[in-house]
Amino acid sequence: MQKLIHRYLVANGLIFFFELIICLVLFFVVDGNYIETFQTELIFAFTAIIILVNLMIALISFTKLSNAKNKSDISTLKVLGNDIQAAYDFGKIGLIITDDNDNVIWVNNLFRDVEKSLVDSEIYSYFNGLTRFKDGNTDETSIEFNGCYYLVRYLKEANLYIFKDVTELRNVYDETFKHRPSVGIITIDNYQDMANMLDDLSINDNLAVIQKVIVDYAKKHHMLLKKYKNDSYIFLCNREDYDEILKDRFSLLDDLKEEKEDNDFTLSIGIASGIDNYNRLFEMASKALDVALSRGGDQAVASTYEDNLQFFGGQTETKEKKNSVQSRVMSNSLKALVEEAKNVYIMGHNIADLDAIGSALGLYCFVKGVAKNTPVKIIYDEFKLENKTKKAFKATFTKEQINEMCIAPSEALDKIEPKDLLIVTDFHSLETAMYPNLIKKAEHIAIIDHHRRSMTSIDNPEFSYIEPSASSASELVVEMIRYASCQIDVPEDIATFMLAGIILDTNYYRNHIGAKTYDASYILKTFGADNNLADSFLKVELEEYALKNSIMSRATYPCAGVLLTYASNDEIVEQAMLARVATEALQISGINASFVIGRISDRVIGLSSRSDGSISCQLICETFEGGGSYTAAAAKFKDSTNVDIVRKRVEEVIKQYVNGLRQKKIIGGD
Ligand SMILES: [Mn+2]
Repeated sequence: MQKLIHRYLVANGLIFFFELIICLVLFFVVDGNYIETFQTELIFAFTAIIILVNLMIALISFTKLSNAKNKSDISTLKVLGNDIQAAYDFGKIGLIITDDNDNVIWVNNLFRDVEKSLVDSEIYSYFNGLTRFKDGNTDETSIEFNGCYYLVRYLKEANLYIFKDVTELRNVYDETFKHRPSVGIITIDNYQDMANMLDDLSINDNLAVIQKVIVDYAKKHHMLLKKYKNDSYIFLCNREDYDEILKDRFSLLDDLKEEKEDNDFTLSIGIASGIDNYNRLFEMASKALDVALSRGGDQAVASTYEDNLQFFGGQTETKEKKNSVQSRVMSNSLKALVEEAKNVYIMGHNIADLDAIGSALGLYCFVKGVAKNTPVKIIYDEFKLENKTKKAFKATFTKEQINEMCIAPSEALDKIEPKDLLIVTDFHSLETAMYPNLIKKAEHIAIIDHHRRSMTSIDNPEFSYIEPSASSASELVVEMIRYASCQIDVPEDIATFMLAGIILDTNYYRNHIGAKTYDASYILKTFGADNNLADSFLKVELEEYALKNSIMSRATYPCAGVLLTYASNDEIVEQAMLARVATEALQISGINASFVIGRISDRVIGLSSRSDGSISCQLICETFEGGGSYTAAAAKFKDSTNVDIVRKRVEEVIKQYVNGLRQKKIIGGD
């Protein structure tokens, strides 16, 4: 092109130069007579002709130039000719042109297999993913078609879709993803207890069975398995196997039970994946294992990086597995924390019941006993106590005693300092606290609880004694008092409160009891606890009796053995009342689980559930972001303001859960 322009410029210049020479010859070479012969007009005419000729030449040159330009554009096509298709093929580029109605009018070779059917049909009927272009927010997307992956660019003005085949790239990515590392830890839950109880021979027999089950499972899932403690194994596998293990829902747990029906051993597993750092993965797996253990063991917890924890198993009721050593260790570590603290505050959960207050009072004695000079206060707000507990508390203690032992939440919030210790009891998640702001402000926190660990545990406690096999927080506190390294006194009235806490949470020694529960009750009796008084704390009044009857009159039975009932939509009922109805419904013969729904405030609807151990209340309540233990759990519905709607939602989840169980033949499947 440059050359052409150059050539035409030179030609034009030459012609102009010759014309000048002719003019000069006319002026100088021809003599004076000659000039006279030619009139001035003639000279003018001649000059005009020269200019005209020049203009014409310029015009011709310009036309030729623009023709030449066109020619060079065509020639790019001409040069590549048929080869352009080869270039597109090599780059795996596909082109599709549509008309204004999105019907395909032309396709290049990349889609030659489907070309015939593609042409004339609507593009979206083949490439559903391309509908994303419709709203005009994007001009690039990825789609899958005929087993290949394409990156697609849409040129709207031209109705042109450009496809880039990225299948190989995608395959490399998938392959890399499949090989990302996963780390897991398997531990035998009750190894220490069993080791104490069984002789060496039978313990080895048992271990051999367990080891075989674990090794077989490891082989099946291509794991590298290594025993690293008497009761623990560590394993490595890749992401593909990790996903497979999750899909299989850790059948290892069931395998072990099938292998040996009288087996008292259960396993807990923590597993982690999602990042390429083995050190972090091990940390994540350890934390997941801790959660599995604190929820009672016999379950697996999977921790995928930047995702929620996933729970598997936990279908059996927690076996009592704490021993006196554990209580002693816990007692000593809490003592150490108390001794270091400047002040100690004790707080129960919101709408505190007899167990929350009873255990708080017990902890009050514990702190007084281990650190005589450390000021200690129970957080107390009578509006945040359950009705009966409030009555019992006010009837038992004088105003002076209450002022001596307790502090208002707002005052505690003002006073609490970095060196103070906050002990929370009978709960472990921030939302259920009587006063969450205090937890946020406290720098040293100790947790004592008997509920299965929920997703939202308080962050970074310095001490955490969450023991789901205990009946109540009061039981845990009695044990810590009993095994404390120094003598601790518990006054009669406080012992009575703690006993009432145990009676409430075990529903008169019917649920969730172990040998330790009777032990704890016995110790409280030696401190002078009064059963009759404790009993009277729990007595139902007439009004309540009527309300309870009206709730029970609405009972429905969504599945065999499951009772679901509710208070009327316009009646406000205490959450504790719902719990009581649920507990009592369980006494009806043939009922394995009960669910009670009612409005607990203007904007909140509550669900309380109890079971005899054949159905997990916790799993069902967790569906609604609630929690609790296997046999007792609760949830709150803030988004739903109608009892009826909530009832239908709960019914649906119960049915799904029970059907799931039936398939597993745990209940009613025979
Ligand atoms: Mn409790």
